[in-house]
Amino acid sequence: MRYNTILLAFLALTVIGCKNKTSEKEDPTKEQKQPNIVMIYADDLGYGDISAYGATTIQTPAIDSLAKEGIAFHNAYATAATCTPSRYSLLTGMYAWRKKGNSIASGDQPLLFDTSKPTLASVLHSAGYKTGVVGKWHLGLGGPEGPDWNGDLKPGPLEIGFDYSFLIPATGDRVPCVFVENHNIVNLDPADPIQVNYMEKVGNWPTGSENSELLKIKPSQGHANTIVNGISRIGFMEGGKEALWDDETIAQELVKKSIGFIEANKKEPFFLYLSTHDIHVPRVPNKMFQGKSGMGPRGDVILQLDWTVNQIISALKAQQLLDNTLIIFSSDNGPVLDDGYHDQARELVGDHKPAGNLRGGKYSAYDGGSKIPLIIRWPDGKGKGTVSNAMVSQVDFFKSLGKLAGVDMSQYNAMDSQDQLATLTGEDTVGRTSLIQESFAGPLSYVKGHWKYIEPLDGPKLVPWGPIIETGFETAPQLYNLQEDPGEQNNIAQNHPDKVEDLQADLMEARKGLSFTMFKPKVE
Ligand code: NG6
Ligand code: CA
Repeated sequence: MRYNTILLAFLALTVIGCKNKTSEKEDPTKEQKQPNIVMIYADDLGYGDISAYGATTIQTPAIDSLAKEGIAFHNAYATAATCTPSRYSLLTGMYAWRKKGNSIASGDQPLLFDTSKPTLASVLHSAGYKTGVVGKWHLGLGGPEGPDWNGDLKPGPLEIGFDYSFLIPATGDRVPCVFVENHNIVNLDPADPIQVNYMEKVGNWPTGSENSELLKIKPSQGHANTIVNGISRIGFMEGGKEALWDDETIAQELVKKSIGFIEANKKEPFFLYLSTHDIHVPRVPNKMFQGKSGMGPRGDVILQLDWTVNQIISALKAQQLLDNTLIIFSSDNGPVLDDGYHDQARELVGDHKPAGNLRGGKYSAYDGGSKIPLIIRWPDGKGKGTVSNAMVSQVDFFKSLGKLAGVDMSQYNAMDSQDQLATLTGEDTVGRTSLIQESFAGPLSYVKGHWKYIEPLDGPKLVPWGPIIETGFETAPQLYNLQEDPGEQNNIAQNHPDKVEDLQADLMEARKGLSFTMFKPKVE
């Protein structure tokens, strides 16, 4: 009898316990300990390209709303002036130049990651997060043989910690022009297999160099290979007709998949890495934005990017997730006007300054190459409406966001990543004491406090393949005082030989142990 009573009581408690557990799980408004993280990573968006950072000829109200409700960082850097290395660092917590072959990836590049090593995605996954990547990848797919476009495209994001992926495999201007969902190309008809080649023409599809009469946007440099949707790309392809994306609706597709991921995972903590195609070339705005900026397609796709941000914020609001979601908005490298297509970016830019007061742009060793907008909106209103001048590098997201998720990050080496969570929340107003920037050809710049050193290099003064952008390469060492001279106009290396020596020594030390040389710096 007594035994039965105890058993009944135990069963009752178990049932109540289970019920509570279920209702806890089902209530999306219940405060989670770990916030969701949505990282919106724009492509080629410059420090001066949004109204929250001083642009006046273009308005970006949704992005600005994040700044009004969060913290706008004005001394934040991607690790590189091009896409692939910046993204590699963001996900691994390591500078990309430590590994050979990490510069701008080809469209048939094998996966650049060592799948046995942690990434931001795998770390967050280990902390119970559902992890998703939607948008531009540009970090390679497949094993050493490269991607098997008609088979399983792995290893890829799913093998380095993401639960879900929906990708532009490389860039919008590189073939194949198809989306890849998890391991497969979306809508690929097996009867119409895809062939891709970056060395020579495959198949019979027209190319920009042979059939320029078919082009709706003409290339200005390169981009003369296979024509898809009236736009010639880098690389050759044929087949997979049903799978080809529509350039005008890429932003819509990415928003749809992002919102789908958010809705499917609203009961768990989730990490969404939304890597937009905007504002990279080819710039093909949706009809909603065509001609709306007065600055041509480049301005129009900035408006489209702002629309994307608005859609994501609205979806989080609609799902009652805004109060438990950290939103990070940033860019992978600095701005460029003509990046290979005649899209009037240069002609219509007017007074707009894509890099703000910075020198150089995408590809450059100057700050215009990798100093980018970074806005963080905290769910609890931390730092609401403030500006931080603390020095921040995206390489620190690895350790800082891992810590935020409750992971003991001391178990991971990721030697370049620092726990800068207190800086990201606005409590620490100093941030890093130094950081390294990588320009397009590998040469490094080094910022320590307000000093910046650019190592000497005997290279071209302008980006050699066309964009009118200063590389920042000089045969003599360069030293700038970024506090007094953020536009890097006055090289004061000769007045401060001790400072130059000090920064040079730090950079040598950081590079110690590299088994290869990317380039030969000219040391006096
Ligand atoms: C360059 C392309 C440029 C862009 C860039 C990568 C030419 C002439 N230029 O080689 O258009 O695709 O690579 O940009 O082909 S990034 O933002 O992905 O790094
Ligand atoms: Ca880029």
